[in-house]
Amino acid sequence: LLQQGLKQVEESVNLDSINDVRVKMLGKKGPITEVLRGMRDLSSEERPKVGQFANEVRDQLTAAIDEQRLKIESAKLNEQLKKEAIDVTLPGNSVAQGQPHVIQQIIDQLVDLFVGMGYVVAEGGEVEEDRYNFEMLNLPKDHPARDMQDTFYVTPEILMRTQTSPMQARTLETHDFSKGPLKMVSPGKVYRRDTDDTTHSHQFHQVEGLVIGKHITMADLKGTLEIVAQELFGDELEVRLRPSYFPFTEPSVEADITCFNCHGKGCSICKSTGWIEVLGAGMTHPNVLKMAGVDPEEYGGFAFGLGPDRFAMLKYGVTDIRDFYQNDVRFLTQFDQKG
Ligand code: FA5
Repeated sequence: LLQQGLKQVEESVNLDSINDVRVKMLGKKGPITEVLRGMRDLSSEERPKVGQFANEVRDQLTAAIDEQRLKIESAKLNEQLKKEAIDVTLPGNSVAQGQPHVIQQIIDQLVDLFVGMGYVVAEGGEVEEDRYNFEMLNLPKDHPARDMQDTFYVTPEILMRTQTSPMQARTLETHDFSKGPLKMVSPGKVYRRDTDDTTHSHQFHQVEGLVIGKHITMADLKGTLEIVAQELFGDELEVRLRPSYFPFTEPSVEADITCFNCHGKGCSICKSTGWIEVLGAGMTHPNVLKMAGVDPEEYGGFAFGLGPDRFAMLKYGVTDIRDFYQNDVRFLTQFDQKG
């Protein structure tokens, strides 16, 4: 019986058949249970011998069944592992990733530069009050210089900001000068009713800067603008400051950079001047300080507003500002920072 059982165990190749053998040999209706049940008919001398023998056969068969089951289970697991094996050396499918827009890259680079020089970043809203966009910047309602920036009005008092300069008035109003000078930089989108052409867009970007404290001079402004030009262009392009006019600065300047296209010779992009205007700046007008509640006798400083769109054109030789806003992926992926 034992030999027969062991043979059947050995021949079992899957979990079902090994289970059948177990039921057949060791189950309630199996031969071993039958022998044990028939013991009551045996004499008292035979009973222990038969009992011991039946138990030994049962134990051996149970052990053999367990062993065989383990063997079958591990063979099954090995087969499954082999089937599901992953070749980690196979190259993966690359996923197309986005990237910051080229103008955002320039803005990030500039903001990082200023943060490194101790400026705080203050972002304002694109829908602004006339009061902050113009009046508090020394531009009352009837001021002729309002024509310099043709404006999209939402209501007579609310407009799409034409410049990031309102952030000058807003930060001046809230800054606590007992804690030290104000050094802020404010990047963002601005809007003007400009006719779109190669260097003008009706929606573009500016990065505003404002430094107000004690003993700040025009030399500080010039040094700061030179650091900006150096950061973006190294020594490749020349910077020139030109006297200019803004109602909120006195004196005022505009900075031009050598035209990247004709290198100062004159072409259609720079309108034959050889230079491209990239920013406006100047020493903060006392009226702007007064209107924000800051004493111009005690405090003074400089402000600038630069155009990252134009910087991006200069840096990458882009001849039409409108290309930045067409969202043509073939154009935009040229400026992929990841290379
Ligand atoms: C201003 O907007 C002033 N708020 C700048 C300023 C700030 C002066 C602080 C003094 C103190 P302006 O209109 O020149 O100035 O514009 C500043 C820069 O924005 C320009 O030098 C140019 O780089 C950019 N810019 C102006 N108009 C456009 C346009 N339509 N498209 C693209 N860039 C423009």
